[in-house]
Amino acid sequence: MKLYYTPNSPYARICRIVAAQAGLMARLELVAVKLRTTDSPVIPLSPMGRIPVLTDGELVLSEARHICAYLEEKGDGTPTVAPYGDWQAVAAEAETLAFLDAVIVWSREVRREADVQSGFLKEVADQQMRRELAHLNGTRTAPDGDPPLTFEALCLVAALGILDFYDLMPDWRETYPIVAEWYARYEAVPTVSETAPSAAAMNPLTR
Ligand SMILES: N[C@@H](CCC(=O)N[C@@H](CS)C(=O)NCC(=O)O)C(=O)O
Repeated sequence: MKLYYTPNSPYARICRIVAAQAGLMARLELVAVKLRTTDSPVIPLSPMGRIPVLTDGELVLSEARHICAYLEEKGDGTPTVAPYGDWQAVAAEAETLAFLDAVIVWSREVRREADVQSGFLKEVADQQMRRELAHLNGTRTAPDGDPPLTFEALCLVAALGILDFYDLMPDWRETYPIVAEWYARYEAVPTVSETAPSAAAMNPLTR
């Protein structure tokens, strides 16, 4: 199996964490790629040129959630994605994935040249993030023991990683302390800390 990724992609990060936790790293080749280049090795596999992409024989699988479900099946079977039927779990997963998607939209905006950034879009994004963080702060509790590395939790972990990396909301830990406490438990997990976005691994999305 091969996983095409960029080092700072939060979607790929979730897949890398799930693969490692499922004990699959010996069977998984990680292929780092650049985005938005016509010679990207991902384009012949998937015309959109997006990552993460997982290949296994003839199979070319995109979308982090699908990849995690596949890795779960191939690995040690530790539950990762919410099964259809457990609709509360599916709903919770949809919410943290939406949060991650929104954080990514925001992070892309602030990486554009300052004079073309939309103040309106950033304001809307900030309000959206704060609504979700306030909701999470009122409903989460820090896990006892080893935190569960579900897709639902990892979407939130990956989103908060991006929030920190681009310093999008400097006050979030003080303003949403229960979320901060919850996140600290995850930051202590080796596969989470080892995959955190870093400037050294920077692979600019805009060129
Ligand atoms: N919904 C997709 C999102 C994947 C995604 O947005 N990947 C970004 C990198 S973080 C990408 O490949 N973007 C291509 C581009 O910007 O050209 C998933 O869950 O995997």
